[in-house]
This record gives sequence, C-alpha cells and structure tokens, in this order.
Amino acid sequence: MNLTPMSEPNTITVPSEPRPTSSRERYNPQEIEPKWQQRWDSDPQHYAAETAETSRKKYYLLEMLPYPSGALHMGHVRNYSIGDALARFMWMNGYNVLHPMGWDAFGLPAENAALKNNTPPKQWTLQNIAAMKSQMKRLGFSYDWTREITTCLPDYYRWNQWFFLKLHERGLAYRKESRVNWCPKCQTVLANEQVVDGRCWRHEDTVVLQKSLEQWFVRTTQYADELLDGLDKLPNWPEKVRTMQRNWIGRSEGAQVTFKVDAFDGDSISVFTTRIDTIFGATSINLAPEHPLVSKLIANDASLDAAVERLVTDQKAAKEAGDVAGLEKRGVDTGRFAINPFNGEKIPIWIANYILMDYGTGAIMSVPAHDERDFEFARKYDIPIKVVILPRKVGAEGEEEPTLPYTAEDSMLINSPDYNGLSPKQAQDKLAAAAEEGGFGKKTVTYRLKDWGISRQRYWGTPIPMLYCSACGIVPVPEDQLPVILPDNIEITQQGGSPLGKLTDWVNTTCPKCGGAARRETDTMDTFVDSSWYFYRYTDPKNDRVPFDSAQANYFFPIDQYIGGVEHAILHLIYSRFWTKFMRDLGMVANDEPAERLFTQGMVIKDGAKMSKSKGNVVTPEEMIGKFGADAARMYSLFAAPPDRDLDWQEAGVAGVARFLTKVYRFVLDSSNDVPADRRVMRKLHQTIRKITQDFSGRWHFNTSIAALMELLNECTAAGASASRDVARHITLLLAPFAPYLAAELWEQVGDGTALLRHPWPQYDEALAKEDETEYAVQVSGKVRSKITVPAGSPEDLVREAAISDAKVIAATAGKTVVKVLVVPNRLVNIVIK
Ligand code: ANZ
Ligand code: ZN
Ligand code: ZN
Repeated sequence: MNLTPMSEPNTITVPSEPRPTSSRERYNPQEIEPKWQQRWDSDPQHYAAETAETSRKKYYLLEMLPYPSGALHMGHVRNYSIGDALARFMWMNGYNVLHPMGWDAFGLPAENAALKNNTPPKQWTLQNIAAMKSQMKRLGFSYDWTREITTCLPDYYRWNQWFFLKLHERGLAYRKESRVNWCPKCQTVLANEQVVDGRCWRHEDTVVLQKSLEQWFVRTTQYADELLDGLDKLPNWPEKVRTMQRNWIGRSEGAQVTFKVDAFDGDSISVFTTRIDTIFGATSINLAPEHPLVSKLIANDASLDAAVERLVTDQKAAKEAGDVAGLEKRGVDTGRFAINPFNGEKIPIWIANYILMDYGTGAIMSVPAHDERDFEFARKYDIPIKVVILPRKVGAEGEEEPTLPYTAEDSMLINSPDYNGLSPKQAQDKLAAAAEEGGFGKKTVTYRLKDWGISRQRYWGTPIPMLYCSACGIVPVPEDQLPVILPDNIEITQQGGSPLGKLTDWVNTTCPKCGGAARRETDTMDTFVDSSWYFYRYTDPKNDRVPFDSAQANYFFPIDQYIGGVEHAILHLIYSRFWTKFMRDLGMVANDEPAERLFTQGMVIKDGAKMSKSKGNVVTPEEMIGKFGADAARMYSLFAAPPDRDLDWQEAGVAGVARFLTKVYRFVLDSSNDVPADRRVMRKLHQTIRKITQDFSGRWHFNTSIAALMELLNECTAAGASASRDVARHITLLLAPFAPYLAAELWEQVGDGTALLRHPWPQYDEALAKEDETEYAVQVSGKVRSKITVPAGSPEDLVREAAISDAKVIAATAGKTVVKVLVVPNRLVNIVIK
C-alpha cells in the first residue's frame, strides 16, 4: 500500500485499524451522506450564487462541463473534487461563489447509441443527464443547479443560432466549397483539429479521407493575431497550454512574391516565403500537386497526369501517417518556366509532393542552397544549387564555403546584385519594399490556423439557421423565427449525409424574403460551438430575450478559475477565446479573455494505464461510494497525488482515507469544552491552518494539505486521552473542503449553529504557529562569543551545526582548528580550538 503523495513525500502513515473508543456511534457514511444530500437538495439556494446586484465580491469557479455519456468516471470525480474543494474554501472566505454545472449534450455518441439501442438521441441524452446528475449529487458537489444548462435543448441552442446570424451579418460566417476531412465511419466532416495523425479522433483505426463539399466556416483567422498576442496576457495559464496554442496558430512572417509564367496567357504564380533574402538563389518554382494551375500547366502532356496523381496520393498517405516532414520527396517537371521578377531569370516549374495546398499560397520558390527540403529535392532531380548566403566570417575571408544547405540567418548576402553584403534581415526588408514598389509582392503574414469549419452532416446538433431560395439565394432565418427547432422523431441510419435531409416536411419551407419555396440548411453545427460560450449563459441562464444579460456577465467575468483536462488545450480553448473576442466586439461583454486562470489536472490511471473501458481497468464511483463513502473517494482523489500529476488509483488508499475519517469522527465527537488545548497541539493546529490556507492560494498541493490534517490528528491523539472542543471545531472547519459530508455532520454536533458553508475559514496566528525555541550560549575555548536560538528539542547535531556556522563563532575560530564541540543540552555549546 503506497499512500505517499507523489511529489512531496511525507512520513504520515494513515491510521491502522481503529481501536475501540467511547464515541457514541460508528462513522457510517452510508447514513450520514444521504441525509445531508437530501437536506442540501431540498434547499436549491444552498449553493446558489447571488446575482450581479449583490455587493459581495464574486468568485467564478468553473469545471469543464461533461459530455453526458451515461456515467461519471474517476477522471470526472477527480476534476470535480479539485473544483469543489476550492469552491467551499472560497465560500468560507466570504465570496459570492458561482459554481455551475451543465451538459455538453449534442454530438455523435447519441446518434451511435440511437442506432445501437433504438433509443432516440434526445431520450438517450436526457436519461444520461439524469443519471449523471444524481451521481454528482451523491458525491456532494456544490453545484448551483438553479443555473444548470443543457446544450441540446432549444432554450440554449437558439442562442447558437442567434450568434450564427450575428457572425453571418458581420461576414464572420461564410460558405465555401472546400476539401474537407471525411470520416467514413462517422459519415461526416471533421474539423482539422479532429484529425489525429491522419485518423478520426473518435476512430483511431479509421483513416480520414478528403472530400469536396460546400461548408459553413467561421472566420477565426480574423482574430489570429489577437488570439496569439492575448496569450502573453494569460500568465496564469499553464505554459504548455500557451505553447500549444502558439504552435496551433502558427504565425509566420514573410513575403509573397509573384512570378510570371513564361509565355503562358499572362498566368502567374504567387509564392509565400519567409526568406525573400534568398530569392537570387531560387532555382525552381515548386507547386503543390493540388495547385489550381497544375492542370493547365500539364495539359499538353497527358503522361504527366498520372504522375501528378501519384504525388497527390503520396502526400495524402503522408498526411494520414501524420508525417509530411518525413515524406520522401518526389516531383514532376512541368516543362514550363517562371520568371524571377528581381533578375528576369527563367527557372523551371515543378510540382512537388512536399508542398501543401493549405499553407501559404500552395507554391514556393525553391532555394536548395538554403533550405533542407529544397536541397533534398534539388539533389534528387539535378536542379541547380546556387549559394546566395555566406556566414559573415567566411565571406570576409572569402575562403571556404559553408556546408549546404546553409540555413542560418547569422550571415550575409552574395550573388545578389544590389543586395550583396547585407544581412538577411536587412535584405528581407529591402527586397520586400522593392517587390511592393514593383507591384509584384509584399510583406505578408501566414498562419497555420485555419478558419473553423462548423458544418456537420449530422442530426444531433444545432440546426444552422439558413435557407436556400431559388430566387433569393442564401437567406438567413429571421431572428424572430428562432429557434429553428431540431425535429424529434427521425430515423438515424448513419448512411450517407444528413438524416435531416430526408425529412421533407422539415426541409421544405417558405422564403422569408420572397414568399416562394425555400429549403432549409440540413447541416448542423459542430458541438464546439455550444461550448464556446456556455460559461456566459451560466451568469443568466433563463434569459429568453438575449443569450445573457451583459450586466450579469460583466459582474462574473472573467472566470476566476477554470479547471479541466489538457485535451482541451487547443480546440475548446481557442474557439472560446475567439467567441469572447467576437462578443466583446458586439458589445456584449467587457473582457478580452474568458478565463483568468486555467488549471489542467492529471489523469487517473490504474495498473499502469489510463482508466478506460477499453482497458478494462475502470473503478466506478459507485463502487467506491458503496464501500467507503463519497467523502473518502473524493478525499482520496485529492490525497493520492498533486492535482496536476497523474494519479494511480489504489483501493487500499481509499480504505486508508476512510479510516482517517473514522478517526476524525471519533476524535471530534469525543471532544469536550472542559479540556483545554495544550501548547503543542495549538502550535500544530495553527501550522496546519497556515499550510492549508497557503496551499489553496498557491500550488494546490492538496495531497500535502490532507497529510497535514492527518499529522494534526496524530498530534492531538498523542497529546492525551481527551480532546479540546475548540481544536475539534477547527479540525471540522479544515475538513470541510475535502470531506463535506462528514464535516457537515460533525459541525451539526459541535459547531456554533451556523451553516458550515458560510462559516468563516479559520485564521491562523503566526505567534501560535511559531516553533518553540531554545537559546544556547556559545563559548570558544571557555569564552562566551555568541548566542544562538534553535527549535526546541533540536538534536545535538543540529545545535552543533548551528553553533559552528554562526558568524561570530566563525570569526572567533578563524585560522584555528576546531578540536571538539561539546553540547550541554538546553544551555551551552563549548568549542575547543587549537
Ligand atoms: C524560400 C525559402 C528559402 C524558404 C529558404 C525557406 C528557407 P514556415 O516558417 O513554416 O512558415 N513553404 C511555404 N509555403 C509552403 C507550402 N504550402 N508547403 C510547403 N512549404 C512551404 O515556413 C515557410 C517556408 O516554408 C517558406 O519559405 C517556404 O520556403 C516554405 F532558405 O521560401 B521558404
Ligand atoms: Zn470517425
Ligand atoms: Zn426567396
């Protein structure tokens, strides 16, 4: 049994089998917990936040809302136990805590389940919500259920539609034909973010295909710079999350340069380069196999067609394997030439499998002397390699050449008339300016971030509120006709396209503009739309005029603490940051970022693997509650590891925590007002209050907080037979964030009649927390030279150490050899020198 927390080992041993005591009853969580659960449940105001009109200071604490899959797992229990401890702590510190919960209730699994069990998605989802909600209640989480939201219900999703209309009005939602990722299993389009190593995020075994479809997009790229710069203003987000977002946005500064195609209908090719300084070293133009000019360029030679097809296949395979960089470079010479606008030089146009159509312009100028990939490519096809950059040192001496490709920018230009001798940075500026002046190029910025494809050919999602009229074209559903209700009774087949498309009654409607016949959009929205703004709805969950009232949102926002899994570091957290900025620009909110602090908790593992159904190593919350009670299960999930680390679930550990709770129960109930607390116990108590208080506002090492509580109890029971009621009360208060049921039960017995949740958090007294000290006189060869203080009861070694490292003693012994150090306990240190 290993109960030692992972990062900060401590020497606490959890109590072994309880010995018989005088307390009236046994600790029985199966009795205590349902009793309190029922009381809390019957008072919806118990955990309710006050609205913005209050004069109290707010604290908005949020855990990511779950997908209603049917049952909570230990990962949820852990996530919510962290949040719940903090919520209770903040309540006890006097804050108006907003601690809401809801359901991310649209999405594919409901359709899969419908197919499998013949249950309509709505019914399946609502059943699951009911089950999980009752689990949450059984676990004693302090959610404000008066603010619950369910994204699959029209009172919520109508606002997705409302936002869509606003996006569309402002040109931020648009339709375009595009190649999309298509999962043959899901039979739907996936966002780039839902493709993991070329496979479906839900179907690890399924290769994602490409397909061309008309899709709705949200222009997230409009905010690319702001999304990037904003990361610098989020010091309380984990650095790893910010790095992931930076890479995802992938800002790249460079230039676009247009090369004319030689003797060819005035066609031209625009390239994106980060190294315009190397343009005199460009020895070919390389196009992506899917570049729009390709078909025209090779039209004269049918044999090239097949070769290009092979390049497309190559690239696809590499994308599917998630390794475009490792692709063996191959290409096809079009036999055509392009003209370098800077020197009129004709260079061949190739088609290459390593150029991607969805980055930059889908075309590059290849500079083999200074780019790894181009170098490899040019060597293979005997394309000339022309050096235009030299390391400064070498250039000055005019001797040895650098090994190619030479990619450093700590260097200078050669073979570049008018620009020789400049540094690459200087040349970049000058060349871009010259290109702009000549009308054949300019500085540009390229992003890896793409606009967000939100269309799903799926049933269980928010209908996109758009109509198609043969006379008027694309027509938005008027705002006063929202919500467009998702029809209930529908046959889920998962065969080809949207099930909504088959519902002719629903699809066929009238055009609000001309009154003629129109068809509804049958695509539904990506469920990430739902979670992009849900946390604002909690501030005003019942509003039926607007998504939420700005005054409510502006009081509660930004979220003070957001807690969730690191798997949401990119998608959810970029989309919701985008949405916040969009709402700010609509004048709906005042904040630029949704959350001030972000915390990502570690995983729950068992027997060396992540706890999951497929691994067969799942321990259910029910099992643990049944055996040990909710308090023990929750407290164990905080005790077994620091919250940001992985937690290795050990049932023996839960049993150990349950024994500790038994001990607390007896200690508190056996306490008496007649027993004064002894000095040692008081000191330990105040040290523990200090430690736990600081952990809450610091690193959240609740494992060591709980260990400190255990130590405190050991100290109390070691001190004597009976316990002081005052100490027992404090222990009960300290227990409240971690084991709320037991704390409530004990508080009812020994407390002051106030509600525990609103009782002030105990304050520590530095003077009481201070260790006792003993003063020693330090003699050097019989003469008193200094005085030192050490913690009372310090062992001789420590006293000796303190004495010889004292500054005055060091001075008095300088140049001499210490022969002996004698310690007279609690009085004197005598140092003999020679
Ligand atoms: C000429 C050059 C010379 C380049 C040199 C690099 C070094 P990042 O930093 O990732 O933005 N490139 C541009 N578009 C591309 C595409 N669609 N597919 C593959 N490669 C593409 O990389 C920008 C560089 O990647 C660009 O600068 C271009 O190669 C290449 F010494 O242009 B460079
Ligand atoms: Zn799939
Ligand atoms: Zn019309």
